[in-house]
Amino acid sequence: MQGHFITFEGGEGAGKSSQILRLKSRLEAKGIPVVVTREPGGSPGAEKIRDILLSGAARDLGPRGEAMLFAAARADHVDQTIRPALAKGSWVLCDRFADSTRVYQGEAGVDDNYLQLLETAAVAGFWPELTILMDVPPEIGLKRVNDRAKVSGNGGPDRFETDGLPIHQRRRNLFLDLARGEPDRFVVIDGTRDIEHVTSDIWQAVLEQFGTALDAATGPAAADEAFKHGA
Ligand code: T5A
Repeated sequence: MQGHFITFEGGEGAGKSSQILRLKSRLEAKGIPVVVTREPGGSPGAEKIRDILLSGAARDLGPRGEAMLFAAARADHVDQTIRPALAKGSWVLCDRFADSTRVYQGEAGVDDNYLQLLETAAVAGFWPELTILMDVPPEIGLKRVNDRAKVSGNGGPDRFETDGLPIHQRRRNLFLDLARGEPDRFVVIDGTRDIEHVTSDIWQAVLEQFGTALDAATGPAAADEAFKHGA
């Protein structure tokens, strides 16, 4: 049985990673195998490219060169991790995917034709069935990221977090434009709500998209009851 592919998108600190883990728990409580992965990264080769990109070591290549590295990482990630997991029947929850390149590298000035060529080379029409766009004003997302860094003491901001507020605002608008252009694939979630509310909104979106597949997993009532009791 083929699994399902869901991506999470949004700006820095929008809450993607937190919500992916919550959705994973909920799906696993229904007996569904889940693979959590991320971009850039998600396969041994792509994780090496992630280090290069997020450290800023590739900045000298310019936005086109960075876009090429994101595409190379994505091609490997799809081949090595995502397609095999789906073929085994796992649901794949991916923190960022090709929409992030459209937004981040598009905002940086890489033209649409070039991005389209890279996208075709990297994913060849392979797209998620559902994309959850976590929408948060960048001031809020960046504050969350800064607060987290202070608490954890783990390093400073990465290559893309250091960009100025107007850039983050343009990225937010570009994500919302993508969502408006593909309403069947995207669901926009208000990421400013408290974590429990956001989790609930995402679950509703998943139920709407995959209700039949979820019912087939273990039966809706029993599994939801098991989740409430922490199973
Ligand atoms: N990039 C990526 C490109 O330029 N092009 C591409 O093609 C791709 C794929 C990746 C960077 O690369 C760029 C985009 C990125 O800049 P990353 O480290 O993976 O870098 O960064 P992010 O994906 O932005 O991950 P973050 O961890 O910064 O953000 P998340 O995952 O959205 O947020 P999360 O869940 O870690 O939460 C952040 C903090 O907020 C709290 C959490 O507890 C945490 O402390 N939080 C909330 N607080 C209050 N209310 C809520 N509802 C909250 N939800 C979470």
